[in-house]
Amino acid sequence: MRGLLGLGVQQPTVFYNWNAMIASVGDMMFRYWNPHIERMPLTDLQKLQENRLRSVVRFVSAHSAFYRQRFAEAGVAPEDITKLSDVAKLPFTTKLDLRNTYPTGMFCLPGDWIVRYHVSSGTTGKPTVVGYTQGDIDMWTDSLARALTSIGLGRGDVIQVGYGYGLFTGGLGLHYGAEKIGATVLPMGTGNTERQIELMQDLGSTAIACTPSYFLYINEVAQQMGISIRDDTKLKVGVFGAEPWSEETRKRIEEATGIKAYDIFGTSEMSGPLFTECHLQNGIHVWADYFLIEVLDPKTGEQVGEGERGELVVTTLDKWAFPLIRYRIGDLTILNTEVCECGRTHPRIMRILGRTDDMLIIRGINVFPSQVESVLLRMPEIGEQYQIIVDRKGPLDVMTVKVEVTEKAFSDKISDLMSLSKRVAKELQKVLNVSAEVELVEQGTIPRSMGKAQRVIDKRKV
Ligand code: DLL
Repeated sequence: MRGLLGLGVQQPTVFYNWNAMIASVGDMMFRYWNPHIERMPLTDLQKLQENRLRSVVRFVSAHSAFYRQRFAEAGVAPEDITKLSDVAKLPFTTKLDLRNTYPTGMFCLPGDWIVRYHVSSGTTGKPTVVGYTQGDIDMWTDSLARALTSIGLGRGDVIQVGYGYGLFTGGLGLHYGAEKIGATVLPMGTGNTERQIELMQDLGSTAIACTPSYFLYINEVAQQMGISIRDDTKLKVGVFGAEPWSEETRKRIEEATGIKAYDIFGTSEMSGPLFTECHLQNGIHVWADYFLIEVLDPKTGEQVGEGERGELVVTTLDKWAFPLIRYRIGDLTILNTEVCECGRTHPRIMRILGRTDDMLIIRGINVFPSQVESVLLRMPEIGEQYQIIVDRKGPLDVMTVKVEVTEKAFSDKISDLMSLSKRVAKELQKVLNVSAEVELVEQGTIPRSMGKAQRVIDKRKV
Protein backbone atom coordinates (compact mmCIF):
# COMPACT_ATOMS: atom_id res chain seq x y z
CA MET A 1 0.00 0.00 0.00
CA ARG A 2 1.31 3.49 -0.85
CA GLY A 3 1.71 5.64 2.19
CA LEU A 4 -0.79 7.73 4.06
CA LEU A 5 -2.14 10.60 1.92
CA GLY A 6 0.47 9.62 -0.67
CA LEU A 7 3.19 11.08 1.53
CA GLY A 8 5.21 7.88 1.55
CA VAL A 9 4.49 7.21 5.23
CA GLN A 10 4.89 3.45 5.25
CA GLN A 11 3.74 0.45 7.22
CA PRO A 12 1.03 1.77 9.53
CA THR A 13 -0.10 -1.86 9.85
CA VAL A 14 2.95 -2.57 11.93
CA PHE A 15 1.72 -0.23 14.61
CA TYR A 16 -1.80 -1.59 14.69
CA ASN A 17 -0.76 -5.17 14.33
CA TRP A 18 1.79 -6.49 16.79
CA ASN A 19 4.20 -3.64 17.32
CA ALA A 20 5.45 -3.27 20.85
CA MET A 21 2.60 -5.08 22.54
CA ILE A 22 2.49 -4.44 26.20
CA ALA A 23 2.14 -7.38 28.54
CA SER A 24 1.45 -6.75 32.17
CA VAL A 25 3.42 -8.87 34.61
CA GLY A 26 2.46 -8.04 38.17
CA ASP A 27 2.80 -4.31 38.43
CA MET A 28 5.69 -4.23 35.95
CA MET A 29 5.15 -3.35 32.31
CA PHE A 30 7.27 -5.14 29.76
CA ARG A 31 7.28 -4.24 26.09
CA TYR A 32 7.76 -6.82 23.36
CA TRP A 33 8.06 -6.49 19.63
CA ASN A 34 6.89 -10.05 19.05
CA PRO A 35 5.58 -11.47 22.32
CA HIS A 36 4.64 -14.82 20.76
CA ILE A 37 8.24 -15.54 19.77
CA GLU A 38 10.03 -13.72 22.58
CA ARG A 39 8.09 -15.52 25.32
CA MET A 40 7.74 -18.86 23.55
CA PRO A 41 7.88 -21.80 25.99
CA LEU A 42 11.37 -23.33 25.96
CA THR A 43 10.24 -26.71 24.64
CA ASP A 44 8.51 -25.07 21.66
CA LEU A 45 11.52 -22.84 21.05
CA GLN A 46 13.83 -25.85 21.05
CA LYS A 47 11.52 -27.72 18.67
CA LEU A 48 11.60 -24.72 16.35
CA GLN A 49 15.40 -24.64 16.54
CA GLU A 50 15.59 -28.35 15.83
CA ASN A 51 13.43 -28.05 12.70
CA ARG A 52 15.39 -25.05 11.49
CA LEU A 53 18.73 -26.73 12.17
CA ARG A 54 17.70 -29.68 10.01
CA SER A 55 16.62 -27.29 7.23
CA VAL A 56 19.77 -25.22 7.27
CA VAL A 57 22.01 -28.29 7.21
CA ARG A 58 20.10 -29.70 4.24
CA PHE A 59 20.22 -26.29 2.56
CA VAL A 60 23.98 -25.77 2.85
CA SER A 61 24.64 -29.35 1.70
CA ALA A 62 22.58 -28.71 -1.39
CA HIS A 63 23.93 -25.22 -2.17
CA SER A 64 27.54 -25.04 -1.04
CA ALA A 65 30.54 -26.99 -2.32
CA PHE A 66 32.44 -25.67 0.71
CA TYR A 67 30.05 -27.21 3.25
CA ARG A 68 29.62 -30.42 1.23
CA GLN A 69 33.36 -30.94 1.42
CA ARG A 70 33.51 -30.05 5.13
CA PHE A 71 30.69 -32.43 5.99
CA ALA A 72 32.33 -35.21 3.94
CA GLU A 73 35.64 -34.66 5.77
CA ALA A 74 33.83 -34.83 9.11
CA GLY A 75 31.92 -37.93 7.99
CA VAL A 76 28.55 -36.35 8.65
CA ALA A 77 25.50 -36.27 6.37
CA PRO A 78 22.37 -34.10 6.65
CA GLU A 79 20.34 -37.20 7.68
CA ASP A 80 22.57 -37.55 10.78
CA ILE A 81 21.20 -34.30 12.16
CA THR A 82 17.86 -35.08 13.72
CA LYS A 83 17.93 -33.52 17.19
CA LEU A 84 19.39 -30.31 18.59
CA SER A 85 22.33 -31.97 20.32
CA ASP A 86 23.42 -33.41 16.93
CA VAL A 87 24.85 -29.96 16.22
CA ALA A 88 28.00 -31.24 17.97
CA LYS A 89 28.55 -33.66 15.05
CA LEU A 90 28.96 -30.78 12.62
CA PRO A 91 32.40 -29.36 11.79
CA PHE A 92 33.41 -25.83 12.86
CA THR A 93 33.95 -22.95 10.48
CA THR A 94 36.32 -20.08 11.18
CA LYS A 95 37.29 -16.63 9.97
CA LEU A 96 40.11 -18.29 8.04
CA ASP A 97 37.52 -20.19 5.98
CA LEU A 98 35.87 -16.88 5.13
CA ARG A 99 39.19 -15.40 4.09
CA ASN A 100 40.22 -18.45 2.08
CA THR A 101 36.97 -18.34 0.13
CA TYR A 102 37.12 -14.55 -0.44
CA PRO A 103 35.08 -12.90 -1.77
CA THR A 104 31.92 -15.01 -2.14
CA GLY A 105 33.01 -18.65 -1.97
CA MET A 106 30.82 -19.38 1.07
CA PHE A 107 27.68 -17.80 -0.35
CA CYS A 108 24.86 -20.30 -0.81
CA LEU A 109 22.77 -18.34 -3.32
CA PRO A 110 23.66 -16.81 -6.68
CA GLY A 111 24.28 -13.08 -7.11
CA ASP A 112 20.78 -12.22 -8.27
CA TRP A 113 19.45 -13.10 -4.79
CA ILE A 114 21.83 -10.72 -3.06
CA VAL A 115 20.46 -7.28 -2.22
CA ARG A 116 23.42 -6.00 -0.20
CA TYR A 117 27.06 -6.60 0.73
CA HIS A 118 28.89 -5.60 3.89
CA VAL A 119 32.65 -5.98 4.06
CA SER A 120 34.83 -6.15 7.16
CA SER A 121 37.88 -3.93 7.40
CA GLY A 122 40.35 -6.80 7.17
CA THR A 123 43.00 -5.20 9.36
CA THR A 124 44.63 -8.56 9.97
CA GLY A 125 44.30 -10.23 6.60
CA LYS A 126 41.90 -10.37 3.69
CA PRO A 127 38.57 -8.70 4.35
CA THR A 128 35.46 -10.82 4.74
CA VAL A 129 32.36 -10.25 2.64
CA VAL A 130 28.82 -10.95 3.81
CA GLY A 131 25.89 -11.00 1.38
CA TYR A 132 22.21 -10.63 2.29
CA THR A 133 18.96 -11.60 0.59
CA GLN A 134 15.96 -9.36 1.27
CA GLY A 135 14.82 -12.00 3.77
CA ASP A 136 18.19 -11.88 5.54
CA ILE A 137 17.92 -8.10 5.88
CA ASP A 138 14.38 -8.53 7.24
CA MET A 139 15.57 -11.07 9.82
CA TRP A 140 18.37 -8.69 10.90
CA THR A 141 15.95 -5.77 11.13
CA ASP A 142 13.43 -7.86 13.06
CA SER A 143 16.14 -8.90 15.55
CA LEU A 144 16.95 -5.27 16.20
CA ALA A 145 13.30 -4.27 16.39
CA ARG A 146 12.87 -6.81 19.20
CA ALA A 147 16.07 -5.63 20.90
CA LEU A 148 15.33 -1.90 20.72
CA THR A 149 11.78 -2.49 21.95
CA SER A 150 13.17 -4.48 24.89
CA ILE A 151 15.06 -1.40 26.10
CA GLY A 152 11.97 0.73 25.93
CA LEU A 153 12.50 2.48 22.59
CA GLY A 154 9.73 2.95 20.06
CA ARG A 155 7.55 5.47 18.34
CA GLY A 156 8.27 9.00 19.51
CA ASP A 157 11.92 8.32 20.18
CA VAL A 158 14.63 10.06 18.18
CA ILE A 159 17.52 7.65 17.74
CA GLN A 160 20.82 9.22 16.79
CA VAL A 161 22.90 6.65 14.96
CA GLY A 162 26.57 7.38 15.58
CA TYR A 163 27.96 4.11 14.22
CA GLY A 164 29.70 4.21 10.86
CA TYR A 165 27.50 3.89 7.78
CA GLY A 166 28.77 2.03 4.73
CA LEU A 167 30.62 -1.25 4.63
CA PHE A 168 30.54 -1.47 8.45
CA THR A 169 27.27 -2.97 9.65
CA GLY A 170 26.68 -0.71 12.67
CA GLY A 171 25.12 2.34 11.00
CA LEU A 172 22.75 0.68 8.53
CA GLY A 173 21.84 -2.08 10.99
CA LEU A 174 20.69 0.31 13.70
CA HIS A 175 19.11 2.57 11.11
CA TYR A 176 16.80 -0.12 9.74
CA GLY A 177 15.97 -1.46 13.21
CA ALA A 178 15.10 2.00 14.53
CA GLU A 179 12.89 2.82 11.54
CA LYS A 180 11.13 -0.52 11.88
CA ILE A 181 9.92 0.29 15.41
CA GLY A 182 8.65 3.64 14.19
CA ALA A 183 11.31 5.74 15.90
CA THR A 184 12.79 8.76 14.12
CA VAL A 185 16.34 8.17 12.93
CA LEU A 186 19.05 10.80 12.96
CA PRO A 187 21.64 9.16 10.69
CA MET A 188 24.78 10.96 11.88
CA GLY A 189 27.43 8.30 11.32
CA THR A 190 30.71 8.86 13.15
CA GLY A 191 32.63 12.09 13.59
CA ASN A 192 31.63 15.75 13.39
CA THR A 193 31.24 15.62 17.13
CA GLU A 194 30.16 19.22 17.78
CA ARG A 195 27.44 18.87 15.17
CA GLN A 196 26.36 15.60 16.81
CA ILE A 197 25.82 17.54 20.03
CA GLU A 198 24.08 20.49 18.37
CA LEU A 199 21.65 18.22 16.52
CA MET A 200 21.14 16.09 19.62
CA GLN A 201 19.85 19.26 21.29
CA ASP A 202 18.00 20.78 18.33
CA LEU A 203 16.20 17.60 17.25
CA GLY A 204 15.73 16.19 20.73
CA SER A 205 17.56 12.85 20.41
CA THR A 206 16.29 10.53 23.12
CA ALA A 207 18.74 7.72 22.32
CA ILE A 208 22.18 7.40 20.82
CA ALA A 209 23.79 4.32 19.30
CA CYS A 210 27.57 4.39 18.98
CA THR A 211 30.65 2.77 20.46
CA PRO A 212 30.99 3.40 24.21
CA SER A 213 34.40 4.98 23.63
CA TYR A 214 32.91 7.43 21.15
CA PHE A 215 30.13 8.34 23.56
CA LEU A 216 32.72 9.12 26.24
CA TYR A 217 34.33 11.47 23.75
CA ILE A 218 31.00 13.06 22.83
CA ASN A 219 30.42 13.75 26.52
CA GLU A 220 33.87 15.35 26.84
CA VAL A 221 33.25 17.61 23.85
CA ALA A 222 29.80 18.52 25.19
CA GLN A 223 31.40 19.61 28.47
CA GLN A 224 33.93 21.72 26.57
CA MET A 225 30.99 23.35 24.75
CA GLY A 226 29.38 24.09 28.13
CA ILE A 227 26.59 21.59 27.49
CA SER A 228 25.46 19.02 30.03
CA ILE A 229 24.03 15.88 28.44
CA ARG A 230 22.01 15.32 31.59
CA ASP A 231 20.50 18.80 31.85
CA ASP A 232 20.64 20.27 28.36
CA THR A 233 19.55 17.35 26.16
CA LYS A 234 16.69 14.82 26.10
CA LEU A 235 19.01 11.84 25.85
CA LYS A 236 17.89 8.93 28.03
CA VAL A 237 19.31 5.79 26.41
CA GLY A 238 22.65 4.70 24.94
CA VAL A 239 23.02 1.60 22.76
CA PHE A 240 26.69 0.81 23.08
CA GLY A 241 28.73 -1.98 21.55
CA ALA A 242 31.00 -3.06 18.69
CA GLU A 243 33.90 -3.16 21.15
CA PRO A 244 34.49 -4.63 24.60
CA TRP A 245 33.54 -2.38 27.50
CA SER A 246 33.18 -2.96 31.19
CA GLU A 247 30.53 -2.68 33.87
CA GLU A 248 32.66 0.12 35.36
CA THR A 249 32.43 2.10 32.13
CA ARG A 250 28.66 1.62 32.20
CA LYS A 251 28.54 3.03 35.72
CA ARG A 252 30.69 6.01 34.77
CA ILE A 253 28.57 6.81 31.72
CA GLU A 254 25.30 6.50 33.62
CA GLU A 255 26.51 8.61 36.53
CA ALA A 256 28.06 11.29 34.35
CA THR A 257 25.18 11.73 31.91
CA GLY A 258 22.05 10.36 33.58
CA ILE A 259 21.27 8.02 30.67
CA LYS A 260 20.75 4.24 30.78
CA ALA A 261 23.59 2.51 28.94
CA TYR A 262 22.73 -0.78 27.22
CA ASP A 263 25.07 -3.35 25.71
CA ILE A 264 24.49 -4.34 22.07
CA PHE A 265 26.26 -7.26 20.42
CA GLY A 266 26.61 -8.75 16.99
CA THR A 267 29.18 -9.46 14.33
CA SER A 268 29.26 -8.79 10.63
CA GLU A 269 29.33 -12.53 9.87
CA MET A 270 26.09 -13.02 11.82
CA SER A 271 24.58 -9.92 10.06
CA GLY A 272 25.74 -6.98 12.19
CA PRO A 273 24.40 -5.61 15.48
CA LEU A 274 21.57 -7.95 16.52
CA PHE A 275 21.06 -8.40 20.25
CA THR A 276 20.86 -6.18 23.33
CA GLU A 277 20.22 -6.59 26.99
CA CYS A 278 16.62 -6.01 27.99
CA HIS A 279 15.79 -3.16 30.37
CA LEU A 280 16.97 -5.34 33.29
CA GLN A 281 20.58 -5.03 32.05
CA ASN A 282 21.45 -8.58 32.97
CA GLY A 283 22.78 -10.34 29.88
CA ILE A 284 22.21 -10.00 26.16
CA HIS A 285 19.23 -11.91 24.73
CA VAL A 286 20.19 -13.94 21.67
CA TRP A 287 17.18 -14.61 19.42
CA ALA A 288 17.11 -18.39 19.44
CA ASP A 289 14.67 -18.77 16.56
CA TYR A 290 17.31 -17.11 14.36
CA PHE A 291 20.59 -18.26 15.91
CA LEU A 292 21.69 -21.42 17.69
CA ILE A 293 24.53 -20.62 20.06
CA GLU A 294 26.99 -22.79 21.90
CA VAL A 295 29.65 -21.74 24.40
CA LEU A 296 32.64 -24.04 24.10
CA ASP A 297 36.05 -24.55 25.57
CA PRO A 298 38.31 -22.85 22.99
CA LYS A 299 40.96 -25.54 23.40
CA THR A 300 38.89 -28.74 23.36
CA GLY A 301 35.82 -27.56 21.43
CA GLU A 302 33.66 -29.22 24.12
CA GLN A 303 30.70 -27.51 25.72
CA VAL A 304 31.59 -25.72 28.98
CA GLY A 305 29.38 -26.07 32.04
CA GLU A 306 26.52 -23.63 32.72
CA GLY A 307 28.01 -20.45 34.15
CA GLU A 308 31.50 -21.16 32.83
CA ARG A 309 33.29 -18.92 30.40
CA GLY A 310 33.94 -20.15 26.87
CA GLU A 311 34.04 -19.23 23.21
CA LEU A 312 30.85 -18.28 21.44
CA VAL A 313 30.01 -20.49 18.46
CA VAL A 314 27.01 -19.78 16.25
CA THR A 315 24.87 -21.58 13.70
CA THR A 316 22.45 -19.40 11.77
CA LEU A 317 18.90 -20.74 11.55
CA ASP A 318 17.22 -18.24 9.25
CA LYS A 319 19.84 -16.61 7.08
CA TRP A 320 20.23 -17.87 3.54
CA ALA A 321 22.70 -16.01 1.33
CA PHE A 322 25.46 -16.58 3.84
CA PRO A 323 24.47 -19.20 6.41
CA LEU A 324 27.02 -20.25 8.98
CA ILE A 325 27.49 -23.64 10.54
CA ARG A 326 29.19 -23.70 13.93
CA TYR A 327 31.10 -20.51 13.26
CA ARG A 328 33.75 -19.77 15.88
CA ILE A 329 33.20 -16.10 16.54
CA GLY A 330 36.14 -15.95 18.91
CA ASP A 331 34.39 -13.91 21.63
CA LEU A 332 34.52 -15.15 25.19
CA THR A 333 31.33 -15.13 27.22
CA ILE A 334 29.14 -17.03 29.66
CA LEU A 335 25.84 -18.60 28.61
CA ASN A 336 22.75 -18.16 30.76
CA THR A 337 19.76 -20.28 29.73
CA GLU A 338 17.50 -19.30 32.63
CA VAL A 339 14.29 -17.61 31.61
CA CYS A 340 14.79 -13.88 32.21
CA GLU A 341 12.61 -11.95 34.62
CA CYS A 342 11.48 -9.90 31.64
CA GLY A 343 9.64 -13.01 30.43
CA ARG A 344 11.88 -13.67 27.43
CA THR A 345 12.83 -17.31 27.10
CA HIS A 346 15.72 -16.75 24.69
CA PRO A 347 19.18 -17.47 26.13
CA ARG A 348 21.43 -14.70 27.33
CA ILE A 349 25.15 -14.19 26.90
CA MET A 350 26.90 -12.23 29.59
CA ARG A 351 29.11 -9.22 28.82
CA ILE A 352 31.83 -10.17 26.31
CA LEU A 353 35.19 -10.38 28.08
CA GLY A 354 37.16 -10.07 24.86
CA ARG A 355 38.17 -12.16 21.91
CA THR A 356 40.37 -15.22 22.06
CA ASP A 357 42.70 -13.40 19.67
CA ASP A 358 42.64 -10.15 21.76
CA MET A 359 44.07 -11.94 24.73
CA LEU A 360 47.56 -10.75 25.56
CA ILE A 361 50.07 -13.18 26.91
CA ILE A 362 52.39 -11.26 29.19
CA ARG A 363 55.22 -13.33 30.58
CA GLY A 364 53.04 -16.40 30.17
CA ILE A 365 49.99 -14.90 31.87
CA ASN A 366 46.74 -14.27 30.02
CA VAL A 367 45.52 -10.70 30.20
CA PHE A 368 42.37 -9.25 28.62
CA PRO A 369 42.18 -5.50 28.00
CA SER A 370 38.71 -5.52 29.59
CA GLN A 371 40.23 -6.73 32.89
CA VAL A 372 42.61 -3.77 32.83
CA GLU A 373 39.66 -1.45 32.15
CA SER A 374 37.72 -2.84 35.10
CA VAL A 375 40.61 -2.22 37.49
CA LEU A 376 41.29 1.30 36.23
CA LEU A 377 37.74 2.55 36.28
CA ARG A 378 37.21 1.44 39.85
CA MET A 379 39.62 4.24 40.81
CA PRO A 380 37.89 7.63 40.81
CA GLU A 381 41.16 9.48 40.10
CA ILE A 382 41.53 7.74 36.74
CA GLY A 383 39.76 8.84 33.53
CA GLU A 384 38.01 6.54 31.07
CA GLN A 385 40.64 6.56 28.34
CA TYR A 386 43.57 4.19 28.55
CA GLN A 387 46.07 2.38 26.38
CA ILE A 388 48.03 -0.79 26.92
CA ILE A 389 51.45 -0.87 25.30
CA VAL A 390 53.27 -4.17 25.23
CA ASP A 391 56.90 -4.46 24.27
CA ARG A 392 59.80 -6.77 24.81
CA LYS A 393 62.90 -5.77 26.75
CA GLY A 394 65.48 -8.46 26.17
CA PRO A 395 63.67 -11.74 26.79
CA LEU A 396 60.97 -10.11 28.97
CA ASP A 397 57.54 -8.83 28.03
CA VAL A 398 56.84 -5.40 29.46
CA MET A 399 53.32 -4.04 29.76
CA THR A 400 52.83 -0.31 30.19
CA VAL A 401 49.39 0.99 31.03
CA LYS A 402 48.94 4.60 30.05
CA VAL A 403 46.09 6.30 31.89
CA GLU A 404 44.68 9.78 32.21
CA VAL A 405 44.33 11.41 35.61
CA THR A 406 41.01 13.23 36.00
CA GLU A 407 41.18 17.00 36.24
CA LYS A 408 39.95 16.87 39.83
CA ALA A 409 42.67 14.46 40.89
CA PHE A 410 45.49 16.07 38.93
CA SER A 411 48.20 17.50 41.16
CA ASP A 412 51.32 19.58 40.62
CA LYS A 413 53.03 17.61 43.35
CA ILE A 414 55.19 14.83 41.95
CA SER A 415 54.88 12.88 45.18
CA ASP A 416 51.06 12.75 44.82
CA LEU A 417 51.31 11.49 41.27
CA MET A 418 53.92 8.93 42.22
CA SER A 419 51.81 7.55 44.99
CA LEU A 420 48.77 7.36 42.65
CA SER A 421 50.82 5.56 40.01
CA LYS A 422 52.02 3.05 42.63
CA ARG A 423 48.46 2.42 43.75
CA VAL A 424 47.28 1.79 40.18
CA ALA A 425 50.19 -0.61 39.59
CA LYS A 426 49.36 -2.45 42.82
CA GLU A 427 45.69 -2.85 41.90
CA LEU A 428 46.60 -4.11 38.43
CA GLN A 429 49.08 -6.61 39.87
CA LYS A 430 46.44 -7.86 42.32
CA VAL A 431 43.89 -8.64 39.62
CA LEU A 432 46.08 -9.57 36.65
CA ASN A 433 48.81 -11.43 38.52
CA VAL A 434 51.37 -9.71 36.38
CA SER A 435 53.17 -6.43 36.96
CA ALA A 436 52.60 -3.39 34.79
CA GLU A 437 54.35 -0.07 34.50
CA VAL A 438 51.90 2.77 34.91
CA GLU A 439 52.24 6.02 33.01
CA LEU A 440 49.99 8.83 34.19
CA VAL A 441 49.13 11.49 31.66
CA GLU A 442 46.96 14.61 31.61
CA GLN A 443 43.33 14.39 30.54
CA GLY A 444 42.90 14.65 26.77
CA THR A 445 46.31 13.14 25.93
CA ILE A 446 45.28 9.67 24.75
CA PRO A 447 43.85 9.67 21.20
CA ARG A 448 40.02 9.49 21.15
CA SER A 449 38.24 7.13 18.79
CA MET A 450 35.03 7.62 16.89
CA GLY A 451 34.62 3.96 15.99
CA LYS A 452 36.21 0.98 17.70
CA ALA A 453 38.87 2.20 20.15
CA GLN A 454 42.40 0.90 19.79
CA ARG A 455 43.26 0.00 23.37
CA VAL A 456 46.29 -2.20 22.74
CA ILE A 457 49.53 -1.47 20.96
CA ASP A 458 51.51 -4.67 20.86
CA LYS A 459 54.97 -3.72 19.66
CA ARG A 460 56.10 -7.34 19.89
CA LYS A 461 54.14 -8.01 16.71
CA VAL A 462 55.83 -5.25 14.70
O1 DLL B 1 30.99 -4.67 15.50
C1 DLL B 1 28.75 -5.26 14.78
C2 DLL B 1 28.21 -4.29 15.74
C3 DLL B 1 27.93 -2.99 15.34
C4 DLL B 1 27.92 -4.69 17.03
C5 DLL B 1 27.39 -2.08 16.24
C6 DLL B 1 27.37 -3.79 17.95
C7 DLL B 1 27.09 -2.49 17.55
P1 DLL B 1 32.25 -6.56 13.56
O2 DLL B 1 32.92 -5.34 13.05
O3 DLL B 1 32.22 -7.76 12.70
O4 DLL B 1 30.74 -6.27 13.87
O5 DLL B 1 32.92 -6.89 14.95
C8 DLL B 1 32.42 -7.92 15.72
O6 DLL B 1 33.17 -6.83 17.73
O7 DLL B 1 33.17 -10.38 17.48
C9 DLL B 1 33.30 -8.64 19.22
O8 DLL B 1 34.65 -9.00 19.33
C10 DLL B 1 33.18 -7.14 19.12
N1 DLL B 1 31.93 -6.68 19.73
C11 DLL B 1 30.79 -6.34 19.13
N2 DLL B 1 29.87 -5.96 20.06
C12 DLL B 1 30.46 -6.09 21.27
C13 DLL B 1 30.05 -5.88 22.61
C14 DLL B 1 30.28 -5.34 14.77
N3 DLL B 1 28.83 -5.43 22.92
C15 DLL B 1 33.24 -8.03 16.97
N4 DLL B 1 30.94 -6.16 23.58
C16 DLL B 1 32.73 -9.11 17.89
C17 DLL B 1 32.16 -6.62 23.29
C18 DLL B 1 31.77 -6.56 21.05
N5 DLL B 1 32.62 -6.83 22.07
